[in-house]
Amino acid sequence: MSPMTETSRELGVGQVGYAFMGAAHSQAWRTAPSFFDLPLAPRLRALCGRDAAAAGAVADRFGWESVETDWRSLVARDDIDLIDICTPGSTHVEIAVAALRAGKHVLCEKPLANTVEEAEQMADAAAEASARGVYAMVGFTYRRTPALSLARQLVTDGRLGTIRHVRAQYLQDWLVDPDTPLSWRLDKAQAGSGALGDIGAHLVDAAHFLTGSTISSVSGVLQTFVDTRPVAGEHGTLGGSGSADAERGPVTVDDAAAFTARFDNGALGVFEATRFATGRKNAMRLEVSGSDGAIAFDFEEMNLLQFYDATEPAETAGFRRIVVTEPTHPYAGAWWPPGHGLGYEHGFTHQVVDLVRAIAAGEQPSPSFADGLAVQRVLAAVEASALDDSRQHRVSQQGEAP
Ligand code: SOE
Repeated sequence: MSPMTETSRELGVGQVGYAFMGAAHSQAWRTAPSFFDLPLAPRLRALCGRDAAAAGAVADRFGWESVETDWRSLVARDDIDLIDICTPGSTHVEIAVAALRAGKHVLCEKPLANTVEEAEQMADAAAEASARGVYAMVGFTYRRTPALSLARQLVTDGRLGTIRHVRAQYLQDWLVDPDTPLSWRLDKAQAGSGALGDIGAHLVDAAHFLTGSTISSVSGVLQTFVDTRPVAGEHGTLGGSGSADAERGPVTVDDAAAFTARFDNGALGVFEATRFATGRKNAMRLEVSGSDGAIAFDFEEMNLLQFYDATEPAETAGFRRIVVTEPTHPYAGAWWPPGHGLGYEHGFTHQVVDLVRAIAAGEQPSPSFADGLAVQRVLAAVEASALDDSRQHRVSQQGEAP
């Protein structure tokens, strides 16, 4: 791709996918220039989807200039500088590698891929492309929640001291109903894994981001509670109960994952990711305990960060509730006055802002595909651990030797 010239201050975007993530990314491309000063103006050139009518309806809603039905057409277009991948994990490696080789920047939804091998191919292609001034980012948006960005600052400023623990849960309950229909997220061939890769990946990335350390070993279990579900309707939508006598198909991924982790810096982690936490809708919770302090975060109260300063006198020490909406807080100053709050979509807008700024500056955006590969390695280690029955020690029963 030719270096950005003063005249070409636009960034032509082509997006593959128009469902939930497609909508979240589309709103981010449209909203970012309205609230942040960007060195390049995103131009919503084309939305790509195999169903031209469905993609066209979403394109009209978000102001995409054209519709394509084959991602290869996006990659071939000279008016497109960046490919945004919002499709199931099984499609990521082919699209990302082709786009990078064609000189297009890439933003790819998480998890990076469905296997370590695919993630390695993507990371290698991204490393080669960066030498040509072509950059890639993986879409772990929770890092860009102001509260978690503030938490990272507290850690890097030493306010927590030596990190000892990461306590991480991602709790959803959209599959508790056994008649919720099948979707691509429940098919290993498309999704790679279930709760582990879909929402557990967020926990692993957030833990790496907050601690600045990498998970080096894990021991885990995976569980599928409901192993067949009604076959979804024509458009395979999530949610709502399929009729009880509908044809049922196999669930080929985990419904829940739990694992312990050791970090390079000596910290200990406990992780849980499940779609069966009845009553919890999108409770991504992180607590980091250090020698001098601690932070606690729950995405269901995403504008708040709990902070404990262990250096305070015992008489006044306690977790305090920081409302992370001050102009001096990460990203918050671009939006509303203090206390008005942000939502789920803002992490996607912040992602676009940081990506566009990095591209214009000729710098590697974060998280990189190498960061995404590091997450993929952890996911694969948890799967390997879960498959190794020798890792599970049966509790002795009455009369049995322990
Ligand atoms: C799962 O339901 C999901 O949509 C994830 O795929 C997203 O990454 C997360 O942001 C919200 O929950």
